Amino acid sequence: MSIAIRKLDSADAGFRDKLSAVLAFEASEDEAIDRAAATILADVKARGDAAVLEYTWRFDRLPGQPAASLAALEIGQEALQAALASLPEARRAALQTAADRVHAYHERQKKECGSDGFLYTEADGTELGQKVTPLDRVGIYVPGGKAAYPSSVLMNAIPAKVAGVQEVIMVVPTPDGVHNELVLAAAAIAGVDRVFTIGGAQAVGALAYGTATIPQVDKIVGPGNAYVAAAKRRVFGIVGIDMIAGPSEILVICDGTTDPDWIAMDLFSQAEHDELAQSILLCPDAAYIAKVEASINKLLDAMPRKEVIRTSLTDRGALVKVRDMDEACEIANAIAAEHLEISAEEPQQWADKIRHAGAMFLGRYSSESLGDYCAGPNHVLPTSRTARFSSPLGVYDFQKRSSVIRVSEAGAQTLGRVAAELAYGEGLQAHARSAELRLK
Ligand code: HSO
Ligand code: ZN
Repeated sequence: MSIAIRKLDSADAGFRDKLSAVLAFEASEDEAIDRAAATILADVKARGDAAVLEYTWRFDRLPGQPAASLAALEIGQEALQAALASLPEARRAALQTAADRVHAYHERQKKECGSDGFLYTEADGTELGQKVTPLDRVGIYVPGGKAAYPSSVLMNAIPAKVAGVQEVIMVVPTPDGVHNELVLAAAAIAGVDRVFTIGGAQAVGALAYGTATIPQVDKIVGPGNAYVAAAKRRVFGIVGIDMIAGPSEILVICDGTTDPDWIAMDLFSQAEHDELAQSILLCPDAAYIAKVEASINKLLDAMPRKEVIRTSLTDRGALVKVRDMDEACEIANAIAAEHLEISAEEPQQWADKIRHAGAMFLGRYSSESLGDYCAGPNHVLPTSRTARFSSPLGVYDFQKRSSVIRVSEAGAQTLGRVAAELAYGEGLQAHARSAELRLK
């Protein structure tokens, strides 16, 4: 059965409206889910370990009565190392290579992104600057179900460790009590400090408020289901959060010179994540688009996740004929995709025109899948057009900045007069006097 993927042409009347309809996606903020998350959070806040234990037994379908203590759900370092040792050698080596590359990239990022802060001295000896420090303790949420990705453990934990976070605490539910060995192995390689097999809103609550067993963290990162997303929204402010990730997206700009099978498979690679994932091709060559469509139909049947891919491509995918590569870049900026592949002979000239994209993959050998696992840059990226204003997860998400102000005696004379004047203007006498007392 051939697949009914939408075809658009930028020359057609109403093209922009049609494109907007394809892009339209609103994360369903289900009120019932939000209320359920709120109830669980309140319960965890009030009753701590006992509440977490009860919800874990109920929602993760663990056998028997809840354990006497939450400590029973901690997986120690030895068990993590055992999970790593249990992997087939090739899998272990690949995980290690990926971790090493992600580590190297984020070390570089730390160095280049102003992690040392700055300090400068004014003529009168006043010093002003910025000090950068890591967060003390971070929680990483790892989903337990179909989206349990060991690669995401690396992508979340490694930048935290590189930033200098002292304690990284991972939570991962074990539905029906089944552990995911590859996830545990990734935690071992990434240097995660503590792992608890809990999940859902109850795990978010435990990390946000702290319980007798689970230490309170400063920030919670990592994707989760709708309950986890609702809980993260609710605890934001008590702790930091990373972002609320939407479905995966890939936008491919192709000049028609790449093997169409490669492009078809690149579109599949994000479509297979879930039915709501979005895969779009922009290309100026109609004959080439027809070839990609033929490749899609030829290759789909052999895909184990073909039903997910089919639904994703049918409901949210599109093959778009554009006027030229310039117009493709302009549309790509409007879409602000999570992943943008520029599969072209001379990709740089087009990359120079891109302003909004979570990650850019340049040239026909840069498949997006390499970025998902092992190129080095982070695969936690802004989705749902948020690349207009936000960035990939990085070392900087695990750092914060403090302003540094050291005013000299001479500086206090000039600044004191300015501050006092403004403080009187605001009717704040103590502010003014505090500055004036230091005047000679
Ligand atoms: N493409 C996903 C990340 C991932 N892919 C994990 C495979 N495993 C983020 O959009
Ligand atoms: Zn992926």
